[in-house]
Amino acid sequence: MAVVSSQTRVHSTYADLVVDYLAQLGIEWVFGVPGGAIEPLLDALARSARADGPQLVVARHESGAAFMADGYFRETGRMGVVCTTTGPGATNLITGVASARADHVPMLVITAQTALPKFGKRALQESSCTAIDTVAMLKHCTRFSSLVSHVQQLESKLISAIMASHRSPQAPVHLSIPSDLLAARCPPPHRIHADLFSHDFKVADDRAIGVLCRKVLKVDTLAVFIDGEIGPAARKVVEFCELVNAPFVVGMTGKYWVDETHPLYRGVYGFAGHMSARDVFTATRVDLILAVGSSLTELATGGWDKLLLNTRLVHIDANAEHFTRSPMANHHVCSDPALVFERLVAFVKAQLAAGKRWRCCVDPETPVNILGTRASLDAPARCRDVSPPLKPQRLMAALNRMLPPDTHIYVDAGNSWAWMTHYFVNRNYRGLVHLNTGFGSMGWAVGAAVGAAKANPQVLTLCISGDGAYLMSAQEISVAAQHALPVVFLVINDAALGMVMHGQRLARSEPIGWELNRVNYAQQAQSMGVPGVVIQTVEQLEALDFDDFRHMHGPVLLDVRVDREQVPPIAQRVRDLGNARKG
Ligand SMILES: Cc1ncc(C[n+]2csc(CCOP(=O)(O)OP(=O)(O)O)c2C)c(N)n1
Repeated sequence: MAVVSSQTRVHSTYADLVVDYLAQLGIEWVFGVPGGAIEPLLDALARSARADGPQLVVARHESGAAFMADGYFRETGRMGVVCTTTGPGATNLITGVASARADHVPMLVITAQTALPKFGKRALQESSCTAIDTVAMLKHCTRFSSLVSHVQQLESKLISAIMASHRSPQAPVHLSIPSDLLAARCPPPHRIHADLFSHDFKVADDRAIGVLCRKVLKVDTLAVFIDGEIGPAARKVVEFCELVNAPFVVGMTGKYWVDETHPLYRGVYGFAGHMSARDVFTATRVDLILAVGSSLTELATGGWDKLLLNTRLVHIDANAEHFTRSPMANHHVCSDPALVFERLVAFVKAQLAAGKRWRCCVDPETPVNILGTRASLDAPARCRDVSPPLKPQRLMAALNRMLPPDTHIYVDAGNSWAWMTHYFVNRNYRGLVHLNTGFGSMGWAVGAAVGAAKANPQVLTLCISGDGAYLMSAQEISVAAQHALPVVFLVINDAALGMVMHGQRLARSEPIGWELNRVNYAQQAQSMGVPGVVIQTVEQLEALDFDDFRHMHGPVLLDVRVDREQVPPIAQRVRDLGNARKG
């Protein structure tokens, strides 16, 4: 365990102490918006910047700052840090923090609190427990939310918060620090064991893995469901699938960790998924289903569909809380999936050597589709359609070909989720495509892409948003311009809240509230110093060179006008919503 000394830095205030902890955790950027009460922390960040320590990135809105901190974590694996002033600074933050909570993103949220002597006196922006109580508000979307009411609490509460944030499943934590405490003079801090905060404890339950091996041995056919929390262990899972002839399907985030052109791949299960993925569990008889890397959310499981969640299921996950969604399973393995599949692979190899064989429960001769996978597509012909207006399916097919495989992609809530999930084919298997499927807040991708690009400006970052989602965070592209970040903001412009429009049509409800006015987002971007281009045809789209964008010093915005009449693959989601309402 590395022991890091913090004694080299000169500490003057408790705000410097907080920044020193961030430095020891390797955090380079803190996202936030200034304000009177948070000034002592900004002073410390200014001193830190001069000493090559953590620095401030100013967002245009506090929710944007939290989305940036979220993107920073996704890019670096290090906790996101966001700081705001008291009152409206803290309330503006809430959606971004809630989003981090729902998506298991570790984040340290520091809000300034009214100075202690002013509590209860109706100070400007007062946020104490007798006013607009920001500690209470943030309690409901963080794992730990606490007021520091004395300087001597600060260090221990900071340590408690950081450790709570890293505990599985990771989560945001909040400290509300009165401005007078931040500015108070502070003695030098102790040495800290920085690794302790973020140590990833890996556990393997030998007994449960042994039971799993015996179950695998007993059956003739297997199928595997892989979701987004699997990470790089997906490779071992696919190796297992190859050995036992098991088809695998994925959740809408799991797909970014596997090779979708693999012969055993049968598509996405759940939201915007492929019928071929459902067929694995319906048309054929599978003896045993393994679900791995999944908290079995509503979207991943198509509304907790019994096709997947039944007595043939074995749920493998490092986090026992996730088993609350799989009580019907015949077995649970609470262990790190990488360790489980290492052992399964070794076990299966030994059994193969002894003559055991498993049968494949899908047709191995299934032909590949137009995108090169064995997933069944809705409206495959649209992927080739060059007729105007531009079809979203055609846009996805073009992105499949045109994007450098190592593009880091952030996708906003709306039909962008559906188009990407159904038609985009991942080429890198490194989880470089991010969606906030836990909370689904429109506008998240814009901020997250900026935070990610700030963390890693060496790569090309692509943000895909519908026009409605983009309008919720459009101001944040000026941060990308200010910091010269290579981000392509691709706005899928259908002059509509398209998911709402199609959802209402598919559900046969009243058509209401979906129409947006036609906005020229390219011009809007230009007004913020960002080059903007309107794309209306396939020719204009295919003339783009994303490699060029990779080398530019700053963002660009593509205002892509699409055919809003194209029906996104969301029919099952609409059915789920309708069923839930009927109860
Ligand atoms: C902050 C927030 N408000 C409302 C919603 C509900 N919602 C989900 S998708 C959607 C429409 C998205 O429209 P747009 O961004 O234009 O994308 P499109 O579906 O047209 O591609 C709405 C209103 C949400 N997810 N988040």
